[in-house]
Amino acid sequence: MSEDNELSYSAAIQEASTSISRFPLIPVKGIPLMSLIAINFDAISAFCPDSSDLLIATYPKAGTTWTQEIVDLLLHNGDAVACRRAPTLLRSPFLEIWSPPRIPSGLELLNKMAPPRIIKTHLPIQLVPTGFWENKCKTIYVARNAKDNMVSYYHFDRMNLTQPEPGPWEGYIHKFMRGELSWGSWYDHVKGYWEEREKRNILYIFYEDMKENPRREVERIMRYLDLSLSDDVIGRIVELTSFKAMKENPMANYTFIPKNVFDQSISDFMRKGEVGDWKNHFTLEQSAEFDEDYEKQMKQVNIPFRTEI
Ligand code: PPS
Repeated sequence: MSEDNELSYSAAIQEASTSISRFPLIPVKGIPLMSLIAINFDAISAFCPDSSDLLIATYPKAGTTWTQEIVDLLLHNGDAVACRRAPTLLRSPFLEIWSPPRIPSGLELLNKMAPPRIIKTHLPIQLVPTGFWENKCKTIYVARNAKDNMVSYYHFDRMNLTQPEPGPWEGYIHKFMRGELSWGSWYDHVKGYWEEREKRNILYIFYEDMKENPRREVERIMRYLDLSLSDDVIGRIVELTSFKAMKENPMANYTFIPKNVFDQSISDFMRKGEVGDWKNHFTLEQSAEFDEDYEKQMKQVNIPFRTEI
C-alpha cells in the first residue's frame, strides 16, 4: 500500500465530511448495523475470500487492532518497518465497513489486494459471508469480558462520529444489555463463535489472556498460523504490540483518521488498554444489576471470561 493511497484515503474522508454523520442503525436479520452497511449488505455477503485469507473476528472493542498488529508482524517475521507500510485499516481491511461515496469501502480495499489478506470483521458468526467457511479460512476470534468491552465501546461511541450517540452511561448499560448497539448483542456474539469454534477451526482467544501473558498468546497465534519464529523475533513482536508501543505508532493508533470521524480529543482510540477499568465506571448497583442479567444471558455456556487478572 503506497503513501499515496494512505493520503488519498485520509483526504477522501475529509472531502466527504459533509456526508459523514452519526449513521442510524438498521437491522439486518435482527442485528442492528450502521445504515450504510445494512443497505449494502448483499454485496458484503457475496464477498468470496481466498482460502489463504485470515479472518479476525471480534465484537467491537475486544482487541481487534492489537490482534491485527500481532498477525501482521508474525507474517512479516517481526519486521517493524514492513508493518509500518500503512495504517491498520489499509493493511488489514474491515470487511463490512461502508462509507459515503469516494471513501473506499472495505470490499474495495480488499478487492485491490492479493491474498493472503488479513480481514477484520465485527459481524456475528451467522452474518459472516459463507465463503469464509466454504473455503475453510482460518479465523481468530478475540473476546473481552463484557464489562470492560462495554466501557471501551462507550468511550469509542463518544469519539467515533459515525456511530449513534452513546447518550449517558446509565442508559448505555441498558442498551448494551438489550443488544441495541451496532453489531448487536455482545452475549450472542461471543456465544455464537464459541459454539462453532471446534467445527469451524476458530482460534478463540481472550483479551485478558493477552494482557496477562502476551508472549504465550503471540505463540498461540503463531502456531495456529503454522509459523515458527525464533524466540528473539517473538520477543520483538511482544514489545512492538505492547499498549505503549501501539499507542505511539501512527500506523496503529488510528490518528490517520481525520477528526471529523474519530475525534480523539474526546477519547483516544488507544485509550487505556487495561483489564478492570469497568470498576471506574460501574456503581455497585449497576454492577449487581449487570451481573444478574449476565447470569441469565450466559447460563447455557461456560466461556471462561475474567473481569480481573
Ligand atoms: S475496534 O474499533 O473494534 O477495532 O477496536 P479494538 O481494536 O477491538 O479495541 C480497542 C481497545 O483495545 C485496546 N488496545 C490494546 N490493549 C492492550 N494492548 C494493546 N496493544 C492494545 N491495542 C489496543 C484499546 O486501547 C481499546 O481498549 P480501551 O479499554 O478503550 O483502552
